[in-house]
Amino acid sequence: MKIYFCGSIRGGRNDAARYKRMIDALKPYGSVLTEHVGDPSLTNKGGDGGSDYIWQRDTAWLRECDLVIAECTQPSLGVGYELAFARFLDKPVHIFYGGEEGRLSAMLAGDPAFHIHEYRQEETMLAELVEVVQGYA
Ligand code: 6IA
Repeated sequence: MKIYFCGSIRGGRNDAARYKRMIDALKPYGSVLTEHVGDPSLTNKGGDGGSDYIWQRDTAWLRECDLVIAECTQPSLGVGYELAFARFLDKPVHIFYGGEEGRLSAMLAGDPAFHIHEYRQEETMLAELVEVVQGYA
């Protein structure tokens, strides 16, 4: 199974360590195409050089993946773009969100195609994430 994991990069790296723990929980069930999203050395800084390459590679991965998992607590334009792109490719999309209730964009929260998982504790979220991925294994 090919899993596309989405998490904020230029939107801010506050939750990067959590992305890594989510990716580590997913790895036994398939190949996580976007493992770099959880790399703590990847910062939100950097020039625009390479954006065209990143877009080409990431959209190709979105086309070939079997499942999309996103952590959306930290808002990110790139993640929002990826989720809409995946949705119109009819990919299954699961969105995890640990913020205050009602703060997730209505464009995500209101889309019936998305599976939204709101959580309070990381531990319970990771257990739910494993249950989700096992359902596609
Ligand atoms: O708008 P954002 O940067 O927060 O968008 C994050 C999302 O877009 C992630 O889920 C990634 O899949 C994708 N993405 C954005 N930037 C990159 C990137 N390099 N490499 C791979 N995927 C990316 C950016 C490096 C740069 C900050 C120096």
